[in-house]
Amino acid sequence: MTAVPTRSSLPAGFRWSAATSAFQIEGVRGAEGSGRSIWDDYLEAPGAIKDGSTADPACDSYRHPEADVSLAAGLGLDRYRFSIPWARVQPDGRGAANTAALDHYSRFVDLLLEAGVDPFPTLYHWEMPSAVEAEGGWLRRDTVDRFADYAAIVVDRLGDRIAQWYTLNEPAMTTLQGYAVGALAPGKQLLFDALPTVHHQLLAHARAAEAIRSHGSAQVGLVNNHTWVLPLNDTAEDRRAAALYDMIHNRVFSEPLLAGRYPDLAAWGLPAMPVQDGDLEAIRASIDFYGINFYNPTTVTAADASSPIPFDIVPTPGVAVTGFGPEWPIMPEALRDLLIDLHTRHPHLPPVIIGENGASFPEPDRAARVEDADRIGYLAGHIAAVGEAIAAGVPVEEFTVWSLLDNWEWADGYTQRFGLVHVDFETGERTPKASYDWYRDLIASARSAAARQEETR
Ligand code: GBH
Repeated sequence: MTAVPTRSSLPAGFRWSAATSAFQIEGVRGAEGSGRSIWDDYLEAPGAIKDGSTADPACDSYRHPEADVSLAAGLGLDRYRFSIPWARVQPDGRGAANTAALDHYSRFVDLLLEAGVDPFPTLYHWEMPSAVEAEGGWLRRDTVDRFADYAAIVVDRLGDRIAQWYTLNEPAMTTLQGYAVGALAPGKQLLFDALPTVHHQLLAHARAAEAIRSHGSAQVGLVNNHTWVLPLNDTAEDRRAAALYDMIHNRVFSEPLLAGRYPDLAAWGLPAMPVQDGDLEAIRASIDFYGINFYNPTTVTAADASSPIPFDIVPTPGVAVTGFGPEWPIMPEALRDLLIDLHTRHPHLPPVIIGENGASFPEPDRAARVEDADRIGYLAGHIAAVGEAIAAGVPVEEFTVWSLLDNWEWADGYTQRFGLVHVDFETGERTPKASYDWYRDLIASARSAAARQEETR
């Protein structure tokens, strides 16, 4: 059994969570009056999804929500992070709500609360309604209003039971993978012309935050996926390539939220963001907590002069990798370094929530019991890194495992398993892995250590 190295450095009240997202687990796409999303469209393109799968039935969670709730409760989670799909709620991305979907999520929230797990919803985990995408999606400023309207509908129905909301999941992936290189939906390949989607997403988040706050006392944040960028060689060219990658992956998303400004895009020969009066003030005022998803560092080297983008992403030398291979190097200390660096640049950082961390490793499709020591090692290392960052003064309050369940890993289909729980995608059967028991025990012992500390004070 792997030791829990940093338990004692985690403060009393530190929260434990696990996450999923709707499209990756729910199945029954299109049912109960749901509209289509960009993922319904994207997965139909020949060759788009590695194993040709369609995310249906995935974990069949829409029809069996109790199964997931009891697994979340069995871990002793403080909270469960799940997402609500916009096109189920507003099939055309505008106009009247689909009551059947709202009823479903309302019941789901109640199930969690009855099981003693706080619901922590994400309003947008990459599922843009196709109808909104057809009008330009995140390239178009009007989408900001569409999203704020959608947020208001959901908050109106669920807001009496939700303490904190995530608006957007990983806007960087939407910009970079969705609109710049096309590796995720909507599959556009606009390279640097994708940059306006950064501003429209941040502004949509800010307008949704206003809607949420006008409704009650709930708090709001979004979750940025950050990476720790390392130059391959200690040369001026590679350091410059790393700085550019850091800017477009991390800082263009963090600085408007934390400092009310964009990095100097013109210094890189890039066009300015489509900022209008008042936008930056709204974005800066928009978060009560700062969500960070962290998976891996990124090593970067300068590209040849002929390349349309001036950097190449290369394997990180000397570290182990996940089931994705060299694309996903494992370096827990990168999470510590990233948190400390962010806090140094933004000393008035709001409370930080680690919104996702986890890894896939090769595992059988059918299994009675998965002994996933590699996943336990990955998570223990990253929790230790969070403990070190807290000891250095970074205000991290919560850690979330991606994922509660094996699920449909976007363009990788069912080929990558991230769960604490094994899912047989043919039978729907759920079997906790060794990492599930480990995380449950870690949560219990962290809690009793915190309680003992309180008593001796
Ligand atoms: C998250 O995205 C998503 O929120 C979630 O839906 C998903 O299932 C989960 O992670 C696991 O993938 O870009 O060169 O650094 C994570 C985004 C993109 C992070 C790929 C790691 C590795 C290659 N990930 N990235 S690189």
